[in-house]
Amino acid sequence: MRYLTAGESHGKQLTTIVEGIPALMPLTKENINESLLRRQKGHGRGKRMQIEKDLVELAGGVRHGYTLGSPIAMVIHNDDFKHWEDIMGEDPFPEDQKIRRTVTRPRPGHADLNGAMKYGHRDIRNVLERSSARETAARVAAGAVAKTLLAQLDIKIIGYVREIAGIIAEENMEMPIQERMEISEASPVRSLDADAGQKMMDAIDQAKKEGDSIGGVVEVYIEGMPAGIGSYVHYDQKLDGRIAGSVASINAFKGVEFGIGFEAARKNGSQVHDEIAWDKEKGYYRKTNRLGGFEGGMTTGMPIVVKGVMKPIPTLYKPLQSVDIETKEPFSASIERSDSCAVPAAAVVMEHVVAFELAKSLLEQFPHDQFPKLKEALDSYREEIRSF
Ligand code: EPS
Repeated sequence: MRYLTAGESHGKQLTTIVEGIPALMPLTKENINESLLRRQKGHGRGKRMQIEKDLVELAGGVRHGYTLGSPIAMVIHNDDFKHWEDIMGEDPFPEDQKIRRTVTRPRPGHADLNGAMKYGHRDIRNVLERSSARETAARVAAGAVAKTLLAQLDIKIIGYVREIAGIIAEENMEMPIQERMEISEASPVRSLDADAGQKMMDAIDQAKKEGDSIGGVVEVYIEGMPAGIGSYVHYDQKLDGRIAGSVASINAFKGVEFGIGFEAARKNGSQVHDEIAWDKEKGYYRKTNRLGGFEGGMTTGMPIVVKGVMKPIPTLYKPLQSVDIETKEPFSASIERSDSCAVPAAAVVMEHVVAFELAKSLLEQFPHDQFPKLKEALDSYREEIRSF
């Protein structure tokens, strides 16, 4: 199972192709649109999200509400393209005319300078259009297909915000996943803690007023993954490793933690590892879940708890020093439009990129071309490990 995305931020459309989803799996555009809509929300989003109404067009791989086993092609149109047709059009540009909005001033913290040097672009727009976090809409579409598969295998997944600008949401380890889903969905910052949520919103408003941006920590929580998914045998099949890689690949993400994460460095082994217990009903389980659902590159059957760190968006109204690539003169970078905080949206993005890795590992372990057979195989594996 793999996916590819294409498309520029102010181009015509974003395109996603997902390959490897078995045939005969119920899938509708509503499954995907629900995820796209969630990604668009959140206190701190800028004006662009008022222009866009992200809706998917299923352009291949689905017929009459079921997957065909062929690649699933998805299109999200950029409504903003109508303002950018002359700038972003695919046809050769008339030589006697000047292209509007060329960019020669790389923004600190962005892909701008490194990307321009790599591809030899003198117009940095050729870099920023693709490195823009607009692309995460296409990744969410791929993850929404994966999430639909997981849901039908009784695996639930939710992403929410743990921290914004140093304001930390209180943690209730015992909170059931359904509650996590409902509370975060109702919060404009996707916080499970209402008091912290209000403070986060205040911090976002303050940052916006000051022309600054702020980052945070998001958490993805998963229930229903059986034990033993992933690998201790091959480094590239370790599921925690794959999740870490995919999370670090989200725009502006700088770090990943499982369970107590970096805190493990400061504790003794006896305070880190989770004791094993057995119960007639549920079989093996861990008395605690400090390792966040992973041991040896494989799931333990406990909830998976993974955090991702997002840096503040580097597009600032508050200027930072940089150098113009044409004149080599220093300048103060300033911009016209940005989100002051996209951490709530990033929680949705991370939920979806993690969902993709889970579905991919399941399909590698239980390779079936037909979805009902995958379901059957997983059910029988679940039974097998319960009585192990
Ligand atoms: C982004 C800049 C803003 C964001 C955009 C990511 O867009 P614009 O340059 O059009 O104002 O709104 O995010 C999205 C469009 C999105 O769908 O999330 C950037 O520079 O990364």
